[in-house]
Amino acid sequence: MSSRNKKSKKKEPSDLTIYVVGVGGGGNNSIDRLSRMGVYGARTISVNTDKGHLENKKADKKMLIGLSKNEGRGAGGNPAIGEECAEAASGGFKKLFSDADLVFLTTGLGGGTGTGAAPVITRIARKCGSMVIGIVTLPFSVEGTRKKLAWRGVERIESYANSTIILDNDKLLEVSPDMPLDQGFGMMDSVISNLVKSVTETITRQSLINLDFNDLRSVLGGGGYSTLMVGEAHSKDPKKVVKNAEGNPFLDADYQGAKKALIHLTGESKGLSVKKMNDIVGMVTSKLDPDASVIAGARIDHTCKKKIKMMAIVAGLEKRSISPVMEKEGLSEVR
Ligand SMILES: Nc1nc2c(ncn2[C@@H]2O[C@H](COP(=O)(O)OP(=O)(O)OP(=O)(O)O)[C@@H](O)[C@H]2O)c(=O)[nH]1
Ligand SMILES: [Mg+2]
Repeated sequence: MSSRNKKSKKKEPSDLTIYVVGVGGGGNNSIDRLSRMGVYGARTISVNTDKGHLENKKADKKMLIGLSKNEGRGAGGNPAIGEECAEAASGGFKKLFSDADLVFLTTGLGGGTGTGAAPVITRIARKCGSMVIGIVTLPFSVEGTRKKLAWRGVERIESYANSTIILDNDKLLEVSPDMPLDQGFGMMDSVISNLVKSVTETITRQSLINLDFNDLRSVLGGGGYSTLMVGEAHSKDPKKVVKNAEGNPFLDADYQGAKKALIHLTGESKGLSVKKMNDIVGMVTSKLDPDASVIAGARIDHTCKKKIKMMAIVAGLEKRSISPVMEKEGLSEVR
């Protein structure tokens, strides 16, 4: 790894340079939501080939790419165009990431810009010495052939990123089958922004139990696929927090093979006792590989109103644990 990554090991949390980058329409919508919520200690960046969409979204910095190729009209569902536009803007990305320690890169896979440009941007950020965590959504099956394209994007991003967190839109429909698409996208935007905010602020702000950058690196630094479990329940019932999270997975994967996890809890100070935290962490850990290494962080949030909220990044999933899904999507045909 580069000297910058070694250097960041010694940095104070407040000195870390963290970027949250959204690529393409879906990615920009997630960034818009996160920018409106506010995230302490990180800068939000929106990247798109679509000028009109980009102009209407909130972000600390906006980067229109490929203007000379497509006149700001988007990549029209073609990842090759998205890729070309990102390559043409590589100088801008190198400059942007020259001081980066940690980059969250989020995109809705299946269209042209996100699927084509996100792998290029991931590669450049890594080359600049930053840790990169990809957070990608797979399209709803009703979106047709986009799902195959998306899986190809996942593989390309995974080949460069430190970790790739996969969230499958279809899993939302299993929980709420009649959910309209736009509501589903909105829910994913909210999941993504909460994930980035929780992880970033547990590093950059004083928390009940802090995570530091090295904790993050030890769970998410080693490459591979990850996914998320999110659940909440009344603070009297920690078991239900885990049960609800188990009933709310974001990917069909074999969690028992997961080698690592990062568990983040939020609750009111009265409701979040050490015992409850231990119980929750123990319950999640028991679902993973017996040798899994698990790191937990916790933050007090008085707006939680008697609830405990859990977010667990289940990491180090082996490819074979998600490969039945890949096969179902016909990925082997398109390689
Ligand atoms: N989370 C989220 N996902 C979205 C949203 N809109 C679309 N998506 C998903 O993202 C995928 C890609 O769509 P876009 O982001 O619009 O595509 P793009 O990357 O901008 O690509 P082009 O428009 O072809 O240049 C879609 O197939 C959806 O599954 C959104 O508002 N939020
Ligand atoms: Mg678009």
